[in-house]
Amino acid sequence: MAGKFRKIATEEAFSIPEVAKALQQVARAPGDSADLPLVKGIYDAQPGYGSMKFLDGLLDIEGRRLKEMDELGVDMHLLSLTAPGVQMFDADTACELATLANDRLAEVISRHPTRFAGLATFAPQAPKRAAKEMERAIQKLKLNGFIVNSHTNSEYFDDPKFWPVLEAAEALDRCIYIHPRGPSDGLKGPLRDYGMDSAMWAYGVEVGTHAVRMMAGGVFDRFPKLKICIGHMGEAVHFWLWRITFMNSRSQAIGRAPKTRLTIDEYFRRNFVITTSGVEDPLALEYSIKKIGADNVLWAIDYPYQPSAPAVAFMDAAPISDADKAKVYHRNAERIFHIKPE
Ligand code: 1WB
Ligand code: MN
Repeated sequence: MAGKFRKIATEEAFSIPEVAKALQQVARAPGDSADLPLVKGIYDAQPGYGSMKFLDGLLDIEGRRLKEMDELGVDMHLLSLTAPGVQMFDADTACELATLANDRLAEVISRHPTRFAGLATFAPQAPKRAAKEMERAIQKLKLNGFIVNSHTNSEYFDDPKFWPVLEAAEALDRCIYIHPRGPSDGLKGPLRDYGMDSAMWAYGVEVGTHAVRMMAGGVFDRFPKLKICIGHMGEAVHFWLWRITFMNSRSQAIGRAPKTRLTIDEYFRRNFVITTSGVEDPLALEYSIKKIGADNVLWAIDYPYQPSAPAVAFMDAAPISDADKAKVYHRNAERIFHIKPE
């Protein structure tokens, strides 16, 4: 099985039956969240939403998934509780299910320590309790970092109410992976048609907005060592980096944005890494490496939402040096997510 490069896939989704059941209840309750079409499709197979056949892949970790990893020479999945995580539940339910999901994740990893690593989930609805669970997840469960699915009740991490979470991640020296979910209430309007509400377009808009809010809001002056990972080839934020930086400095000059110590360009390079999840475009990869450096780009599949074989073929064939490929395939993941090098 040993390939030329160790392959660590860094945005690989799973779920547990208890969370799936709670999401089925969400699917059956009235609501107007932009996540509902997907939640209905995946967890309740409600007519009109198409039956999205992802649930088996999410729940099965040690069977079909491991077999497929073997077949394709994928050494490791860095697992994360799939979107929307626990962020659609009330605070008590969310805290309880986050703890349960983290315990299960740690158990799976303990059975296959060379094949799985994991990002801990937490409930931003209850920031102080979340910070406690984050500590437990790293210190006791030895998980590798954190996953959050963008906004929580349409609020973003530049809001000081979430600072306990950011403080915990920085103090624990663990990266927070901001994965998409359906766009917030203020953002969702025109994104709801034509299937644009999820991975096709809205996911990137949602997480890109979150990342820019954090940088322009001055979050990284308060938490200079905080590391954030964003998937889907950086949700295109680094493609716009020059313009975002230019226009933010203008906004600062006329008093429409807070003065910050660094520029947006500097924050992005210092505080962010990106993954390739779901984007198998050699030109986008080449741009990313040239723009932010091969040390800041990590490989990911986006299992089970994206087929694994093409994601492997894409990276195997990528027109980059072997040294860079080793970084993208595994070295950066080892460094950012504290995974033991082989
Ligand atoms: C899809 C993609 C659905 C992702 C997801 O549900 C997530 C999809 C949480 O393609 O339908 C993803 O992570 O890219
Ligand atoms: Mn994903």
